[in-house]
Amino acid sequence: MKAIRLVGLTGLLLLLLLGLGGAEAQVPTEVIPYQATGYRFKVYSPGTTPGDYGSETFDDSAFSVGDAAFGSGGGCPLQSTVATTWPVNTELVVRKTFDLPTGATNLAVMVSIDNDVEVFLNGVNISGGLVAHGWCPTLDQLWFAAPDSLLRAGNNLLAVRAVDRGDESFLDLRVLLDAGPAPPPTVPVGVGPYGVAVNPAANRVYVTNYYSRNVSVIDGSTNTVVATVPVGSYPSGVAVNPGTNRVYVANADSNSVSVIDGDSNTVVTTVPVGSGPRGVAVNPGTNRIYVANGGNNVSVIDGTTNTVTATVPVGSGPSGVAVNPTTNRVYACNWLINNVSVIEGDSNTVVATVPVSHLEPYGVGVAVNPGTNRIYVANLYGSNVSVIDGDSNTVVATVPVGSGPLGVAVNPGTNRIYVANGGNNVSVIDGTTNTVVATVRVGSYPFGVAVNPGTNRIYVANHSDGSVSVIYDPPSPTPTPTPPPAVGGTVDLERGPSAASADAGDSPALPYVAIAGAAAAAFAVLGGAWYVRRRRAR
Ligand SMILES: [Ca+2]
Repeated sequence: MKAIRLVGLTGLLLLLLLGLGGAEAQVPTEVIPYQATGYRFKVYSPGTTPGDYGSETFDDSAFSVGDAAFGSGGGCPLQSTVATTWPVNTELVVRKTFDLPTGATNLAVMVSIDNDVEVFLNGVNISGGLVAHGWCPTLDQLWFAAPDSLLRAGNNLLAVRAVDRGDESFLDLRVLLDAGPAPPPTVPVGVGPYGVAVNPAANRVYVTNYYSRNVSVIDGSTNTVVATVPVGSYPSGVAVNPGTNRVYVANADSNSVSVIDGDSNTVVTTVPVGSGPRGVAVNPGTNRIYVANGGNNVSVIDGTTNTVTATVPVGSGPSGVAVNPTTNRVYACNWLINNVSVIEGDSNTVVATVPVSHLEPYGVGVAVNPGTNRIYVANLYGSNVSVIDGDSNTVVATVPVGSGPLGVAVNPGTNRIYVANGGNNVSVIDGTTNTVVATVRVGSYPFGVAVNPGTNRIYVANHSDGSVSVIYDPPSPTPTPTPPPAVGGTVDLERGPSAASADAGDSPALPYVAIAGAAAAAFAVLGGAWYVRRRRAR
């Protein structure tokens, strides 16, 4: 039996390439739609697929002809769209020819898969080998861009190998022209990546893997996992003290916090805390660690002794927690009653309570800009972010973002706020205007977000596809004396090696606009049901 499934909303997204600097808007053209007919296909036993299946000269005359989607077994939502049986625990090759007009550019193959996939276009591998995938397939989940040099007027050949590893199989795809820039590169991590934290001093990124029960350590200079550290059960929130190079992981199902030494990448101790810890935050100045326990309180850990020195009662269902080291104030989000408890760090007492709306239950949805003393809180079902002024403890702005916001992070250097939305994208908020200036496509069901202010890299945990998206968002250049009127900011997507060689130029952000109403409602129902089921499962 598979564990609880997560459902993405990508299929509900309307893609609008708004263009920048007054450029004409460009809408992608669908060359091959989902559930297309007339694929040539063949099922192979594991490991027996011919190595040249992607070649243009490969003989597929003995293949059968069938319609997408291909699949069998399981209960993921897309299974209802299966038209041709593909048995589980086998491999599948599908081949399809299609025509392109003269001058076609920016082709993308967007794949929905359970489990793994490899894509060839005109005999060339455009997926970089077999790409592993877990969990339910979602539409547009994987995106493979083809270099323009590979495209030709008239007949083209798509060849795809799909590998199933049990339980349920699924393959469907679509091909777009004028698809816009590819999403930022991703780093494969464990199953169910959840929280993210960065140690800027060491340029290390820590990602909790909820179902793998470990922490992936990413080297920010190479975007590779350099260590995997086993921790407790259902690791959720994570925080770093850069001064001590200690990493704190809230184990939601173990009622404990794992303390990782960032030098050795080992757990040096495990601290018992309250019930159902989700969010965790560090005040590097005082070396105190704050843990939001679902049992209505916040544990305060002394980082020198690794003991709980205080337990602060807050509201009902604290999930996320954040610290302003400058003011020594701690913000605990009580998701069951939709307000934020403000804790004074010297006395460990609640000095204010700020009403907000629709808080998220996962413990990744609050962040602080110490420089401006503004606190940002994700309102899951409201599809907006509340901006709290730390001086007055009042909400001074509410910023509409994408559907189902979960994770929030701040870059104090640029005063930009990054919000991970269930609609598989990240909203970028300008903290000076409290407006969304860009939207960046990421992986499936993004949860936690973290920023390295030193490198201006943003790390997004894609919960449903086991990866971390890496976004590069440098500071805006100094304005020239006669700038054109700004339409919006830009976010440069960090380019992978293959993409960089194919197109060395910078790519502007591709804004996506969600169909907010239906998507938000669907997300609310599905996300809430998922959480309740998870709670009951434990
Ligand atoms: Ca499978």
